[in-house]
Amino acid sequence: MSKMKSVKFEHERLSREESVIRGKSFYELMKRRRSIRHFSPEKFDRSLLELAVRTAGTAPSGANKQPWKFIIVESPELKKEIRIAAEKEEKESYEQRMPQSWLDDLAPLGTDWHKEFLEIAPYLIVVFKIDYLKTDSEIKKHYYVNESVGLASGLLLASLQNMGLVTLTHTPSPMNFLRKILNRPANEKPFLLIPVGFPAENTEVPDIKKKEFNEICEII
Ligand code: IYR
Repeated sequence: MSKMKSVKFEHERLSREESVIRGKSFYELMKRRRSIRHFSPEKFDRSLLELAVRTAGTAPSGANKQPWKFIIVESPELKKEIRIAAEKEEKESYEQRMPQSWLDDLAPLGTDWHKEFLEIAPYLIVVFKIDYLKTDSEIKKHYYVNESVGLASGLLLASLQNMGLVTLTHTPSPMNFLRKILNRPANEKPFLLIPVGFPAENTEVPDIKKKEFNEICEII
């Protein structure tokens, strides 16, 4: 295959002061992001979600294959179907599948198999990963799919946070039911289920702390 044509890279060089200001303000913004489990049913302009998905779509990916698909679910009927299917799996998980050590780790977060938020949040974004593409004659495998879709999902959450919306990164397990309910092709695998909206009034969140800088970074 021939080499792709190249274009000039437009780079905006910032002053040190500007970099520090931007870095701090982005950190302050992201520090306020929390996983929210109690949503208000309040709707909002759907074009905000389009902006978030466009932002996610700028993520780097293995060989630029962009192995992701974002399905925005607004239909109350589909949200209900998703809730019922998710709760069925989650009930089984909490009561049968998860080992006690896992349940102990989750206890401080106060989660259980009830997932009302799947119906209450005005939108669900279901992130699918695409492991391969199938043509008539061959299967083309994608590369670093989890890394790529993880990066895109991080940008999605950051963009939503930046627009003043709240999210939950939810992973009902197993979540293949999403492929069926949303009628996705066999090569699309559910990766994350992200309710998006505003928090319910007086929502509380667990008093958890992020690790200190020195715990997550070493300079050598
Ligand atoms: N998927 C379950 C359990 C769960 C697992 C982890 I790891 C969490 O950080 C939170 C929940 C649920 O959504 O309840």
